[in-house]
Amino acid sequence: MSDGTRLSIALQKSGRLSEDSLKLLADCNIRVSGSKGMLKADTAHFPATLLFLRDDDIPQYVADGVADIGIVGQNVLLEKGHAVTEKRPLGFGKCRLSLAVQKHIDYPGLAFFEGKEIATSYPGILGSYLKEHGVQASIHEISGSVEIAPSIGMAEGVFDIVSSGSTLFLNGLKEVEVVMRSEAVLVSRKGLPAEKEAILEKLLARIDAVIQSRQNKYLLLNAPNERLEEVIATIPGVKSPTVMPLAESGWSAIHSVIQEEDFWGSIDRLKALGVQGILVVPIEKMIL
Ligand code: PRT
Ligand code: ZN
Repeated sequence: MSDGTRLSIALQKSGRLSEDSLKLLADCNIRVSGSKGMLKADTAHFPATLLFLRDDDIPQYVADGVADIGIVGQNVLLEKGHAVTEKRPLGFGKCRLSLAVQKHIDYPGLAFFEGKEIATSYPGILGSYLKEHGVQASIHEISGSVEIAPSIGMAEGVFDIVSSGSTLFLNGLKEVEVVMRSEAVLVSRKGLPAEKEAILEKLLARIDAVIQSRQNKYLLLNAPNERLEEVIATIPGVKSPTVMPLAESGWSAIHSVIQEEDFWGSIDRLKALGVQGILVVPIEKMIL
């Protein structure tokens, strides 16, 4: 790597992805020194420069090579349609893009929207979806506060981001079709020079370790020896669990790693097998 080569990383300046993006980089030991409000900052201990932008601009900046990589929602990426490479889903900024109508409507299915107006900030994604399903509706593009459109008579439906659903509810709307699910992703420009590709590979290895550790927990428990095989089959861990005899005969201590996803299901199975003293500990980093 030649001196001075830095990977430029486009992040949302201020919004829903900002804190989680910076936290992910910080967990990778990539931090900016400097004050808030900067638009560009070099990172200490890692050859990168952070660029702080509006999320809508990130796909284009990366596609044009102004930034080498970026963190952005899949919804924005798909809407903008720029040619970038999706490298990793990042597990935060999760939401869905949905069609919604007024609560009192007896919704008959997608045919409801035939000949109607739909308000949205995502005309591209909505247009493709309607076309794919053979529905002719007119799309009313607005840049914000989409949810008020039906109550002011601007449209019969809305197409917008939903996460808890409370914004729809507060505006007298109900979700009727989930069109896509989205989360933040790391994207890279095409044709990254080899020196930068090498920096990106290092970053991705760190990100993978951080994401793995977030998705897994370290588990310690005591199991009766006669149920050992079933316990091990329930929590196989990374390679296989550590099994150590307890001072009390007939019992063993087991250490393993368990995935967040099937955590409660596994705990229920373990309890049914008679295990005791379950301890669950967060994992700082996980390198496989
Ligand atoms: O200023 P800039 O252009 O950078 O930011 P922005 O205002 O365009 O985007 P921002 O910060 O609101 O969102 C950035 C990204 O976060 C989005 O592109 C999504 O990928 C993701 N994300 C995750 C969300 C939400 N959850 C979300 N709930 N983006 C927006 N919302 C809004 C939604 O528009 C609606 O108004 O929150 C409301 C719905 O939330 P619930 O919980 O009431 O359903
Ligand atoms: Zn935006």
